[in-house]
Amino acid sequence: MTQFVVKPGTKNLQHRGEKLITTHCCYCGMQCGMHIRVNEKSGKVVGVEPRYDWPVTMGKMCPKGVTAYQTVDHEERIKKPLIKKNGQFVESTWEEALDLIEKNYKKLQAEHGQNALSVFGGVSMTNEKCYLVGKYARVALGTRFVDYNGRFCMSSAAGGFMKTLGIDRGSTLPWPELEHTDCFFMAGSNTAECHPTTIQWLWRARDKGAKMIVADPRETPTARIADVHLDLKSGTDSALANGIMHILVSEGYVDEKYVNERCNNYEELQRSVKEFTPERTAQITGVSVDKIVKAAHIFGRSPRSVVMFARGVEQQMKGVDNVSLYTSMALLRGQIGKFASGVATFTGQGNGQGGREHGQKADALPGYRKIDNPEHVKYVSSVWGIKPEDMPKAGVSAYEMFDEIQRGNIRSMHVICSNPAVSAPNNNYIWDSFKKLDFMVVSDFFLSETAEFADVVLPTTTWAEDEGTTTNLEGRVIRIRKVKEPIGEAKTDWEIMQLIAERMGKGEFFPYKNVPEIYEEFRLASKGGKADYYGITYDRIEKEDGVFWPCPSEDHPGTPTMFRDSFGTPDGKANLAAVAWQEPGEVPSKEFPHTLTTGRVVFHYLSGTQTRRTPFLMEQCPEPYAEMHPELASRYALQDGDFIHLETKRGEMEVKVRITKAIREDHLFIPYHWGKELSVNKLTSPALDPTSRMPEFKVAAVKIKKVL
Ligand SMILES: Nc1nc2c(c(=O)[nH]1)N[C@H]1C(S)=C(S)[C@@H](COP(=O)(O)OP(=O)(O)OC[C@H]3O[C@@H](n4cnc5c(=O)[nH]c(N)nc54)[C@H](O)[C@@H]3O)O[C@H]1N2
Ligand SMILES: Nc1nc2c(c(=O)[nH]1)N[C@H]1C(S)=C(S)[C@@H](COP(=O)(O)OP(=O)(O)OC[C@H]3O[C@@H](n4cnc5c(=O)[nH]c(N)nc54)[C@H](O)[C@@H]3O)O[C@H]1N2
Ligand code: SF4
Ligand SMILES: [Mo]
Repeated sequence: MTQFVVKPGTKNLQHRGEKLITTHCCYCGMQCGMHIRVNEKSGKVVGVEPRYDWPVTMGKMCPKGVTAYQTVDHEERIKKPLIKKNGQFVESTWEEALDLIEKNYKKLQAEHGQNALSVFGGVSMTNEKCYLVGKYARVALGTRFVDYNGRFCMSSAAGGFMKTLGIDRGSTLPWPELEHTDCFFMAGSNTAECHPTTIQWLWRARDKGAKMIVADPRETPTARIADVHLDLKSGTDSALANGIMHILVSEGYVDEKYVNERCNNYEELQRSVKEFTPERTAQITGVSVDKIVKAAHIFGRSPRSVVMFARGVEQQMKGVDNVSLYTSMALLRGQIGKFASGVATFTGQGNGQGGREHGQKADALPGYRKIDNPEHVKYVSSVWGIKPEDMPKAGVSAYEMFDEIQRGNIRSMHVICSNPAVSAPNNNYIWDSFKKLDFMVVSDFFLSETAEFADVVLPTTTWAEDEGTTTNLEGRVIRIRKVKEPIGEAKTDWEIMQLIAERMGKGEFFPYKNVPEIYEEFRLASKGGKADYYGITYDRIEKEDGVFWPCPSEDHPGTPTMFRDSFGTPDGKANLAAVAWQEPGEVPSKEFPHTLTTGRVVFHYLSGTQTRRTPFLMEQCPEPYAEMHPELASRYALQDGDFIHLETKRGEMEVKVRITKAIREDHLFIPYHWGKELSVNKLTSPALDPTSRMPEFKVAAVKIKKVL
């Protein structure tokens, strides 16, 4: 039976014959508060109501959120395990599917060693599940090869924050404080389309006089409302940030007291920004001197400012440097650790924050511990009940797992909650790698493009069919509630991992009867780590509208504002970044004369598996297109709606042209929410950031021709 759960204090919400269940949207890191409407008789999800009393989003939702419920009982849901026989999927029983997995996993490990198996996870899952993915890989399968889709998402933000601030929490301040900010410096974030429910806070602040600066090669709906739009070339953020800091330093906008007391490396930074005069910065970035100076003055003169960024600056070969530099801008102004000011990256996926902290990453263990630290291994082993020497070593990053497949080291992959056949860079290589696997398993609730490559597809539950917690983009831990019973024979991801663990003879390490039991183990596993959830209980989340980590004990209030007195580094000081300018991995050449960048539209989510199955969203945006400036279009004699053929060093595709002045003349932009021949990731570059191993989704050199 489903439960009737409405947040206490919420009135007049019950419909005739319907239950309302309070939860959060399954899509982006905003995690908008909502009530799901369920028909009491049929148990089916029939609609949604925004939750007006949710303090972060206050009744606002976007087109994806209001239609998300339509995927829950969707006719294309996978209802039984599928096994590929003679190239065709055939419905099977769980028994048969698990037999096949057990047989293949054991055989491959006997022939090629423990590390022949691998797991590719995702962060659209709850904390409880994300935590279990790491444990499943290392304890149930005993392999070192585990990584996840957050590598393509938050890894550069994580790397940059670790370097500068010592702790990676996406936002140093709670969202409702944004209203009291004087200046937003937003780089590579299309907030209006990708985190739409944040915009209300920006408007409120602007009603009080706040200014907005946006750095983006496109005039997005976010850039359109800015006071200054820094229309930089993709891949030049480090020059831009250095250029802004050059003006802060040379014109006396640095908070010297804060920097002296709380930061390291100020002298190095002063030296490294010296060469970034407005003229040189303009020359590298393509932004006018006037705009650079104006932006620096607005930012430098604002008493309270927030530097915000997202994948535009992070999905670059220098993503970690970019994050460190933009964070340093906030530090120079003495903004981090104070009211209504600070630094924030827009966490992408629903649980992009929590999911990156608890051990899905190749080198990480729960609580943001490190797998190469013997003390950390000892602690987590004790919680898991294994011997520390049985803990596998660090694996490799998401894209590099495909290199391991190509080398014949990884022979099998279990993809849980990701669709890399669409979302990983250099698609042709990814597809070829999947074909090379001896055996492939996918857990999903739809037959994604990745699932089509699998030998076995295991039907999982959606966000509405299980409970747990997620951590939103502020760092606030919140409750996801079970809305209805699973469809068909679908099982939760945790049950699936548990069943496979049993088959691998490791069932005793996965004894859970329900989600709260996993949560109890999880919060203990995080205890004492940088991301400490120990003090956060389901009861507290309920009573307090979520609790911010770190929260080391039940009587600790949680930490809405980070770094009030000290940073997470060993000496408690922030490390300013002194970083020289370096070109992106690929620059336009004679053969590939233009820059291609990629990203999102408001109507679709990531690889599109869910939103392409939602009729309203498909009506609004049925297919990909290439945004192109009229100047560039005229050079190729292109009209709006014509088709172009694009080619990079890695692949080619054809796509419709959308002519718009809202993009730099030398750039093209294609959204990436479609698969197969419509996937822009056939073109994207796998140049990896040296620290975060983030691929350069945002910059590729491309040639184009008109399709006649
Ligand atoms: N509608 C929608 N919302 C989403 C998602 C979705 O798929 N659809 N996905 C969620 C997830 S997982 C994520 S990670 C976030 C992503 O959120 P965002 O990062 O805001 O989204 P993107 O469109 O990838 O990129 C943002 C902007 O970066 C710009 N850009 C490109 N190259 C550069 C550059 O070199 N420098 C700078 N400064 N800017 C550049 C692009 O023009 C684009 O407008 O959104 C989340 N929300
Ligand atoms: N060119 C280009 N490529 C990009 C990006 C870009 O900006 N440009 N951005 C990158 C970014 S930031 C991200 S986050 C990635 C994301 O890319 P993906 O990791 O591919 O993300 P999704 O499309 O959400 O895929 C999730 C899959 O899991 C399923 N799923 C959803 N919830 C659950 C669940 O609870 N359990 C299970 N088992 N399955 C579930 C969905 O049906 C879907 O098939 O794409 C990256 N790729
Ligand atoms: S903003 Fe994000 S969380 Fe909110 S409704 Fe839209 S997709 Fe869902
Ligand atoms: Mo993401």
